[in-house]
Amino acid sequence: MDIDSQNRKQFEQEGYLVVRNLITGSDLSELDRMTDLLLDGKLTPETGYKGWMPDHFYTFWEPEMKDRTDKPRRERVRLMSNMFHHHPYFKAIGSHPAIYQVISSLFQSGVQMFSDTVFMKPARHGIEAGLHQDTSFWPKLKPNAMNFWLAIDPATIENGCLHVIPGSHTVDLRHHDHPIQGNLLYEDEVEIDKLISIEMDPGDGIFFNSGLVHKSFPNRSDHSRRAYAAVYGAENLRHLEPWKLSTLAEDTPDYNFELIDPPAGAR
Ligand SMILES: O=C(O)CCC(=O)C(=O)O
Repeated sequence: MDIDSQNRKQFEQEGYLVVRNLITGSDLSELDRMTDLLLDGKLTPETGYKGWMPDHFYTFWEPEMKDRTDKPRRERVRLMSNMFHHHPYFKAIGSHPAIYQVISSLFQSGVQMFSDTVFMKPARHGIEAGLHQDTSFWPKLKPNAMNFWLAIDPATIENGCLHVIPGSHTVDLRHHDHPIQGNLLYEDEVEIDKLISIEMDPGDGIFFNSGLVHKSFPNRSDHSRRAYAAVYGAENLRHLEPWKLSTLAEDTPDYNFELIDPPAGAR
């Protein structure tokens, strides 16, 4: 999609931009297939990163589901992350031309990638992701990083689609520690009645400033809700504070932003 000044204005003022039908056809079916293989534990890392490699990427489990091996693996997973350093498919999807084009137009620069995540919300027992700003997970950057979130299944109010507070991206708000999620916003920091739902069809994507307050509710439906997400930075991104991550375990390598190759003809 060509980004025009109206789209850029919306992104700057509201902190997000929804692009319908961003990934389509065989690219979407391949993402669907690879996501299931990943969730089922059937993909293993193919490339090392700074001398280190997790067995099955990073897997975070739904509460009390890790050892419930009577259930299929994919129904026990909450999220899996940091695949793109370790697997060529995830490197390729993260730098898909349709995604790259929107991000480079919004940043008006080349693009760096920091992380990728498959967010699973299993039918009936997928729990909520509470209100947060992703900027709370890493030290200050200028400009702010950009989040991308793509529906692989229909994302509805019933199955826990993303909710955002438009315009909430300009101020860093106070968070507290949370045992499952890491960081959670104090609710009195925000005007909760301004929260809106972003329902999506498979292949629709949302790009949002990492400071945008967002959440997703539990899955109350009979269908699981899968999403592919990634975090990007502008080519000229500056770290205003020493880089230290709070999301991953101590023994992990120092993940950081890395320039990705522009697709042919993109620049
Ligand atoms: O997919 C979800 O349920 C949560 C997504 C989220 O919190 C994020 O993209 O930062």
